[in-house]
Amino acid sequence: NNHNSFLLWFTGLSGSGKSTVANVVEQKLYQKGIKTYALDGDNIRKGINKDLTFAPEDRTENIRRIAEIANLMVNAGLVTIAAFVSPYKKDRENIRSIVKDVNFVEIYINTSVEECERRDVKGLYKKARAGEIKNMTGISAPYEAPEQPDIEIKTEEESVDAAAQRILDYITPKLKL
Ligand code: GGZ
Repeated sequence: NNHNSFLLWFTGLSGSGKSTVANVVEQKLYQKGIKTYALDGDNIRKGINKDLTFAPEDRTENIRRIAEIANLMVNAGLVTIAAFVSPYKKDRENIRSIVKDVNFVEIYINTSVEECERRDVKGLYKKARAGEIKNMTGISAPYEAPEQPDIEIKTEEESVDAAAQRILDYITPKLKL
């Protein structure tokens, strides 16, 4: 088991702040000279997974493929960061079995649906309320919150920088520099 084989997996609602926290974690790792790669909806759902919708079985396949890609990246020596809604408990459990001996860190970005809807950065909640989007997580599709995440971040109570620093503090003692 290579101590640098880390997969930092962010789960949470759309607009919860997964990418925002993940980006700061990536910057902080870069400053330490640690090579990272971040997987997110922009580089995955627009590319390799563009055939997939937000129906439950497609979300499952989305997460499965991402886990396989993350496994390759971690094995190539990158601290890999993945930020996906990943709403199903069984799909997140499946990631662990795909990445096997990789250190899998589950990070729950716990932001209430009320707050995500207030932020509505992309206008998706408004569309979901209007019935223009089906299967919107938190509105018309479930989010199964992690019961025992490795790290839980409440963005309504903690700053982005403090949250990112807490993640750094969790993994740095385990990193081989
Ligand atoms: C949830 C949706 C949906 C629906 C489009 N439900 O905030 P965003 O925009 O950038 O992040 C969301 C992203 C979710 O894709 P994931 O691949 O992370 O989802 S999953 O893990 O469940 O497969 C959101 C946007 O896509 N989006 N429609 N119906 N999020």
